[in-house]
Amino acid sequence: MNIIERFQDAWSEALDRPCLVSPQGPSLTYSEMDDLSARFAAVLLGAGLQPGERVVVQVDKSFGNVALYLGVLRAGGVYVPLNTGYTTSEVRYFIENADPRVVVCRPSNVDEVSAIATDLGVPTVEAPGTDAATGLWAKALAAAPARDVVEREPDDLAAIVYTSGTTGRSKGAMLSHANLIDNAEVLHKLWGFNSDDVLIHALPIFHVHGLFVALHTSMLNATPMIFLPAFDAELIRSQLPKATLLMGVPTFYSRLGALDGFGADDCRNMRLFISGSAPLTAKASDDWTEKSGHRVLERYGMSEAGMITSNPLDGDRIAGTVGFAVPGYDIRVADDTGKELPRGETGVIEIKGPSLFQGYWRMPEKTAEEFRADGYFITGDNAVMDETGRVSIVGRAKDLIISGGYNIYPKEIELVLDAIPGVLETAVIGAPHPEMGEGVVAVLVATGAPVPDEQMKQALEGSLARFKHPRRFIWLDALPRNTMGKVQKAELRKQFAGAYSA
Ligand code: MLC
Ligand code: AMP
Repeated sequence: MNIIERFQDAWSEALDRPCLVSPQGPSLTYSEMDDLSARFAAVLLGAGLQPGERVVVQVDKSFGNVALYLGVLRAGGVYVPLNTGYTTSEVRYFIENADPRVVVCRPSNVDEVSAIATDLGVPTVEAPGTDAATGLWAKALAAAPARDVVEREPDDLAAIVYTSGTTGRSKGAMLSHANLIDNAEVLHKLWGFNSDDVLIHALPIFHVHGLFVALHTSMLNATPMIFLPAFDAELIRSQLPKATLLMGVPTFYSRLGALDGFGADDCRNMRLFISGSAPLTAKASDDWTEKSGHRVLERYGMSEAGMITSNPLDGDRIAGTVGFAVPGYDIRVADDTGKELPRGETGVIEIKGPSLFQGYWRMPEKTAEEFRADGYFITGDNAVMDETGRVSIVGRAKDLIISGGYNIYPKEIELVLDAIPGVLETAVIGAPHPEMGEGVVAVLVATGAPVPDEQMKQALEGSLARFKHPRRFIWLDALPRNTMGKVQKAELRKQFAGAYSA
């Protein structure tokens, strides 16, 4: 089944309900969303999109771009979202790797992206237009809606979500219609969506948290979403009394809680605050409870798998834990051979279930490396499971920094830093950051005199999205290495743990 048909079933009794609501007033009903997505589907089909072909999309958050997402799926295409922070040189890699039929970019990038597309032989580039009279939106509004939903089999791909790899090259996690439907249905039930719910949607729509978890669970319930273009603590506070649900990364909660006079009264109509994508410390969770009067429900997931564990809606939500396997997922904490460890011991969490992805796009060897022979996927997250099955994430086996909910792979940054004249070698690490959880720190060795910070920053411009840029540069005479010659990052993390402390 195409997931669009699943949504249409859910909307059939609620077509007049608002789907997306702007705090300034305008809204789009579920019926209008269905119609608009059919118009985008018509434009894509008119561009020759065949079932299973990719549509790479790097666009801002808007009502129209949600309809575009649904339109791609409706037309049988595979949606490939890109972080709006990616630079043109990063985008080139994704376009080349995804091999799309259509690329949709922001109007401001259309010349650069068109040049890449021509170079790589991509037939169509579209941009939303600077107003409703131009560009892709205008085409969609003028098109006759493609009402028929293109049929898809459960294992057919719906989306490819890029996640960076330890080698520095991003891998596209392939997600099928069945993967997305299963996780949406499970979470919708687990978190008790009901007909009075209203969600505040303040996450980006290019990662699984904002795109799948928030949109899909709400859409399965025809829940109205107060749709904010980006995170803005004061704006969220002003919308809280109209809402019952908020999904966010830990930074959302620390910033909201820090607002002057913020408290339980702001949250009086709220039913549930959900946190994920990055660790929420027990202290941050307790601080939020004290301020808001609500216990955050923390859950754990990843692009390859959707949501894997969740604290319970009813029952103890224990700070510092991510709860239990969601229905359908089998999870184990294993040693480095895949053997399950006794409860209470730390190992890597391995998972198997119906939302688990179909492998990495055109990278069978990488896919094989991350699966056990018995079908379990190796997440790379270190965890402990207690006797009751409750999981705590205690670190990462993979070399990954999570800053404000964005994943940053050190290797990718090290490759760029290593190429800067005057840099001999580098090690990129994460250090505790008061707002973002972790911040990126570059530890470097110079060929001669250290390169001034300003020069380092300039050299990074254009190569890496700004959220990946190190904001601290630390120069050493040599990197600490073990007897095998491997850089001891744990040592560096300990030594420079204070890099971002006030
Ligand atoms: C923005 N900046 C960041 C950053 N976000 N730097 C490091 N880490 C981040 N997360 C930088 C920008 O490059 C810019 O730098 C400056 O901060 C201001 O930009 P901004 O856009 O005004 O940022 P801000 O509003 O402060 O954004 C912070 C944030 C945002 C936390 C609200 O990053 C956010 O919405 N994060 C959510 C990420 C997310 O959805 N993750 C889900 C992944 S899915 P300069 O130098 O240009 O000024 C996943 C699976 C799962 O993990 O389990 O859900
Ligand atoms: P992504 O690849 O962007 O989907 O990010 C997935 C990664 O985010 C996971 O492998 C974890 O490392 C991390 N993550 C997600 N949720 C949590 C959580 N609640 N606590 C700790 N880490 C998390």
